[in-house]
Amino acid sequence: MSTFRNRSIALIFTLVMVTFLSACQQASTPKIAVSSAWGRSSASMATTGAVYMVIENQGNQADRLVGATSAAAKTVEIHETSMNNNVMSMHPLQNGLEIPAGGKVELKSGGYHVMLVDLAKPLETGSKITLTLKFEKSGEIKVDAEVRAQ
Ligand SMILES: [Cu+2]
Repeated sequence: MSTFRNRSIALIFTLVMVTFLSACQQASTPKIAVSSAWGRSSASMATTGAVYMVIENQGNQADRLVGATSAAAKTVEIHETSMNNNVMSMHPLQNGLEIPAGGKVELKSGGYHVMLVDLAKPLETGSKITLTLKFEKSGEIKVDAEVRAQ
């Protein structure tokens, strides 16, 4: 009798664990989709360039763009543009850029952007650059950006 009872308890315990684990797996995950990526063509002497895109999070947990790399530049930073006393300046986001659950963030001229620092060569209209975006939870996502004048 006690063996039967122990088995029952073990079975119930297993069922509870399985239910719990499958609930965890479906729980909160971000789901990142990047679209409309493009880079602004630069003058022949330029050493930096900007890339814009729309980052959408179709999941139910927030994620964060924490960095990026590209063969097109030595360093890639996530920048924010701000106005101080009518002077436009930009600076790297130290803690990355949050992409809220179920929301989207547009990287655009005068706002957030991906900054290419120390370009391998100037960004020519019609060429393509590949970025590897790094997200805190979703990991690495590769994005192709077409270079345009605007
Ligand atoms: Cu910048």
